[in-house]
Amino acid sequence: MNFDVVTLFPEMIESPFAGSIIGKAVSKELIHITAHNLRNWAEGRHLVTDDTPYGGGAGMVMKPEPICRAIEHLKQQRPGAKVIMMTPQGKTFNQHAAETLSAEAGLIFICGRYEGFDERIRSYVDAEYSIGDFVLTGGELPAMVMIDAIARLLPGVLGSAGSAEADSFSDGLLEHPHYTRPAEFMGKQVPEVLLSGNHARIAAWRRSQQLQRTLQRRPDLLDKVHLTDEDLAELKRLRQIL
Ligand code: 9D3
Repeated sequence: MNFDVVTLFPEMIESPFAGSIIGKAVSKELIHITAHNLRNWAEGRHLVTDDTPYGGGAGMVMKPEPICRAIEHLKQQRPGAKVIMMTPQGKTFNQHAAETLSAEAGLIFICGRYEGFDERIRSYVDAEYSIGDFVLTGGELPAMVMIDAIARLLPGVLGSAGSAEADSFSDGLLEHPHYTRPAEFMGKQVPEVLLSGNHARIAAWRRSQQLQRTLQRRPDLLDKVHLTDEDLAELKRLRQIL
């Protein structure tokens, strides 16, 4: 899958993945991540990509022409790719969006700086995404976040351990606690059940811990997740004791 990133700071792209699992997927050519300098499509001696806002006010606005030319060029180079604009006004990116976007032939990310994009560029993009309600200085890190979340879902990118882990996220609950050796650390014991070798007991304990954690930390998730009759009975018990 091709990930193309249009940005005024191409040096920000790719290096965050060096050495990581995503970096290895790049080496194996399972994915391609290419940064494109927006100035390649700017005009004039100063290759200007921004301008002052009509109507006045502080800050600068990204001019539409360079972005539009970048989109037309890259769409021709990558047939079938979807164009994604990174903006604070976009839909909030989540795991469901990552799964949907991982089925695309390619993705072209448009990253902005300054106050925002000229409104007329919106008709040239397929979707707009934010990564959450906090203010960053540009769309580059959000694009990298999306590439990381999407690329790890592609065949061959993660090992077998990773695919199993993907399943556990998609059940919609928070994870149960994890322990490794030593069996005692600073006076804290590993829960006895995990040393019991009783796989049915371990599975029931882990499921209960998932429900407890989700109830305490992210009760909002419980409205969306599919729960069995056993889960509902356990939740009722947990609500009484917690
Ligand atoms: C003063 C009004 N600001 C909107 C909250 C303007 C503004 C702030 C920051 C416009 C652009 C930006 C830069 N951020 C992004 O481009 C961005 C972003 C983000 O800041 N948070 C979460 N997701 C994203 S996606 C792109």
